[in-house]
Amino acid sequence: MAQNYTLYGWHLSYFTGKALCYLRYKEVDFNLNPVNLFTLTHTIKKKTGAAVMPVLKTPQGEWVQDTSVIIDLIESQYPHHPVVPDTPVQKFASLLLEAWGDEWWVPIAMHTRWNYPENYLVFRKDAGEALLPWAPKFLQNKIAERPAKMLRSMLPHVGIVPEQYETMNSWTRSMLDSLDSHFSQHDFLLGARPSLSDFSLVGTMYGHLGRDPWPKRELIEPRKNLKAWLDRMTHPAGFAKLDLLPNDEIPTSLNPIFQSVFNEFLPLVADVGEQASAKAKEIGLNKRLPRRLGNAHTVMGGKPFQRGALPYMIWMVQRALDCFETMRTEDQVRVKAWLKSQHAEHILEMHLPRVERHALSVSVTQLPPISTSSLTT
Ligand SMILES: N[C@@H](CCC(=O)N[C@@H](CS)C(=O)NCC(=O)O)C(=O)O
Repeated sequence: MAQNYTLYGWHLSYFTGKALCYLRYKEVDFNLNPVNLFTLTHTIKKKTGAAVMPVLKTPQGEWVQDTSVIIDLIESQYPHHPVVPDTPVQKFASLLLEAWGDEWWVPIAMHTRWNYPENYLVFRKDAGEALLPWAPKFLQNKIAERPAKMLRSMLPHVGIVPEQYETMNSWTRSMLDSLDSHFSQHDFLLGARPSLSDFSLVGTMYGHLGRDPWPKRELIEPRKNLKAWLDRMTHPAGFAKLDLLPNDEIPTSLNPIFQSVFNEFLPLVADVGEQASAKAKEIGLNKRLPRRLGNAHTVMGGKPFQRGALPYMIWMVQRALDCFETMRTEDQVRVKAWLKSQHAEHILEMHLPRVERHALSVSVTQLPPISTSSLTT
């Protein structure tokens, strides 16, 4: 068993939920350190290049930032009960779902937190106590306003504008219904034990939808199967010895989820890719792009949806596409057959620029052969 890891993060935080549930699943010996103001804005920023959470400090003193990198590291050191499936279709699908769970759901998680004022009491208490643990309550309340102000100011850039509220609300209810229906048949997304895809989706559900009072009451608790999945994900180690679905199967109950991946999320990333390529042509290769470019467009539940273009998203999708590229030919044939059954073979032709990650942003290392993509809406 691994010894003495420290996960710096808050229960409130989207990506801390992902890392926390994952480390519990692997039964890594770790402490959750509710990161304070100094560590977040000074130490973590110095060690990783951004004031961000979560960050994992290893027993060797390394500071590892980004949940995908954290998971890759722990998987390489502790390969028992892997979270990345070892069959090609489930493996590729779980990487796509990781990108979708990490990136597509952020506007939903922020909308259901910041547009319902009753949630703020929980945020203020948790953030205040974490940032200034030894300070009196009034100072804790005051300091909590700092991240709250920063996060509220980000809302329009994430697509949270009044014209899009109804689109997000109806998409969320419909997607949560689909997930509830899936979890009435399967304990996890790909079978009887969790995979990478579950740890990504739990990011949205653990700290935000399942913990903020408004969405917990209105969205999660009425959906008993989804709620039961969230309870399993919160303490997942007991499921580690069980199996994913046999024969590399992707259950048909996930079809609505993959329709969102293929028809909503990936067209958004294709648009981000075009903007990143254009920016790289302007500033040159291997230069760090701004964290956000212009607005990227797609659809959500059949309605137009736009939000700020984050070049980081390209890196997440690149991980999935790289996984396909490095597969044996016979495995690629199986992935292509599955994509064809989803009318999504074209995603393998996404002409994304090649990127390298720098904390929360990326630099373009290579432009795509053709910079227009058939995926953009
Ligand atoms: N993709 C990263 C993202 C981490 C992230 O965005 N964390 C949020 C909190 S959940 C944060 O610290 N954001 C600070 C910021 O955006 O400046 C991961 O997988 O760890």
